[in-house]
Amino acid sequence: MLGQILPEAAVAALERERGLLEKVLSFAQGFDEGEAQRVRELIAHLEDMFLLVVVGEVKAGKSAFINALLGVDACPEGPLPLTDRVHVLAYGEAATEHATEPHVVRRTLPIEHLRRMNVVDTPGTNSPLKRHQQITEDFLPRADIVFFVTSIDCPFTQTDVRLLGKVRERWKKEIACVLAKVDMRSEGDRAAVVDYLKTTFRELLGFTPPVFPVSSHLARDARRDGDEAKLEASGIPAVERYIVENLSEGRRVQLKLLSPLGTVLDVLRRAEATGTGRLRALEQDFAGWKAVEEQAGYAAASLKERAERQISPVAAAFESLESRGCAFLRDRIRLRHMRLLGDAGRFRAEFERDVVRGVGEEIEVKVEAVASWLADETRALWQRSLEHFHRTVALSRYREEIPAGGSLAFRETQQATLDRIVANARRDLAGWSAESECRRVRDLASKSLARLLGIEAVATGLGAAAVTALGASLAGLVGVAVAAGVALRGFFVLPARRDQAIVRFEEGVRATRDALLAAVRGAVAAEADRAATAVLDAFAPYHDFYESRRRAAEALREKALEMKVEVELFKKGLEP
Ligand SMILES: Nc1nc2c(ncn2[C@@H]2O[C@H](COP(=O)(O)OP(=O)(O)O)[C@@H](O)[C@H]2O)c(=O)[nH]1
Ligand SMILES: [Mg+2]
Repeated sequence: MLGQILPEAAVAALERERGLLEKVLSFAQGFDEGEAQRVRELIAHLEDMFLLVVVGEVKAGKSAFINALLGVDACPEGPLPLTDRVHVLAYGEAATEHATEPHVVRRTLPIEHLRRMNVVDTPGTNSPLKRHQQITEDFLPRADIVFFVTSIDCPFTQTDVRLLGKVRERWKKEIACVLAKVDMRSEGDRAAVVDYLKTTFRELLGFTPPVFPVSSHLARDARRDGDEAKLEASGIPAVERYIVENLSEGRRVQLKLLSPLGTVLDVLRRAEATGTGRLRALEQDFAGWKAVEEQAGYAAASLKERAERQISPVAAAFESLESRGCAFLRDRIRLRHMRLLGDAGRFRAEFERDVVRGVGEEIEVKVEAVASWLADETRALWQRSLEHFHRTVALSRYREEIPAGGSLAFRETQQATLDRIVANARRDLAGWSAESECRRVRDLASKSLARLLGIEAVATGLGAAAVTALGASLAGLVGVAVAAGVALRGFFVLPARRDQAIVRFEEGVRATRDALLAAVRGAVAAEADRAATAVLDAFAPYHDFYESRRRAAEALREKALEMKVEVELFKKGLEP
């Protein structure tokens, strides 16, 4: 345990770090299980020995390098990719080996170096076996320092750049570079490749690590021959000095404590970015939805406006009635129709036959057309709103994104809200019958017509009500006409009587027309308002949904930010 060899201050720092990691863990659990797992692993390995992890391509010379460094053949080396295991080399009185995790083997060896740190050999990256790369990547967050081994005959590949980018950017690890197998090239080539590596690191990854040219084989031979100069030439002692000087106990402890923080900061940054992303998506959707809602709000006004065009044929029915009536009166109130004018019953019958017949039905049909237009329009309004809601708001992305800010129960309630809104709107839409919508408009219009004309509501319909109203003016008309007949003695009176009858008739028709149009307009307005309100009401729960989602996303972001600041502060305290 690290604690046993740590100075007291470091033990206290370690405890503080554990507390911090546990806080981040409980935050991450409410955010994303994958991230939580990363933090859990960091906590589990917090007290592991300092880990020097060796990575690099298959056959780069990693195992040979570790063997040269430790001075024993601890790792099998060879021309083939040998292992899909991570080998953790640790100190032990006796040589032992056992698997600690599915892909991790712990090997103990009685080597002094391993008292200060554990050395880890990884399966090569860029192996034909994808699994090897993954095993290495999964292990890397635990590293306290990463030794990147690259061979002089093939330095630095794409895979290396990607992996090192992650090691540096995401996990913020310390990196040192080993240029292996330098015995395969001349001194001049060696210097050129070292330069090349440094430049490449700076250009592609934005930093320059120390680069150690080594020949593991030369080191092995030198040790065997006891040749100090040769050993020095192998480059291995330079690496040892780097480790001893730069990775002093204090520095090791510091790196050890710093190492989980990079990963933790990465988790928090993602949480923050997720919160921001969710907020943006929510706000975008809500703004889109507000536009639809606004349209639904305007829909009533727009329907009322457009209804005028639909209503005008109703007015036209009265116009032709009026011109027929006037023509009739102009024709009949004449001397040659003396007898007709004297017979009130016949006069009325002829008037009804030639002028009024069919008007009730015509009005009925035209009002029905207005009502059915309105029914189509309101149905379309429902449909549009529902479709838009479904497309922008209730989309599956919320199903995936909903984990933000909470427990499963919370998540499910959120989704259930959206589902319920859609289901209710669908039901309302399905229940929207054009027939009953038309009936409602007709009923409303007849009631208000009856009220306007001061008559009993006529159950048989608007046309009949209008005709009844006309009948009243007709009665007066017949009076005028018959009076004209009676007054025939003075035929010079006739034209005046005729004009009077026409005026009366026109007045009667217009009064009826105006009352009917007002009634129809009133009914259309009431129905348009009703439909628009119903649509707005149906989707009103979305406002609460949006509000609570927005708060959750904001809380996620704020909390992530807050913890980030805390971790960064702690990190600063660790740095020299
Ligand atoms: N010439 C030379 N060959 C080496 C050196 N180090 C390793 N090799 C060879 O390179 C091959 C791969 O080495 P190994 O350590 O197994 O690579 P790993 O897959 O990265 O562990 C083996 O055939 C080694 O003998 C070295 O310093 N010089
Ligand atoms: Mg190997």
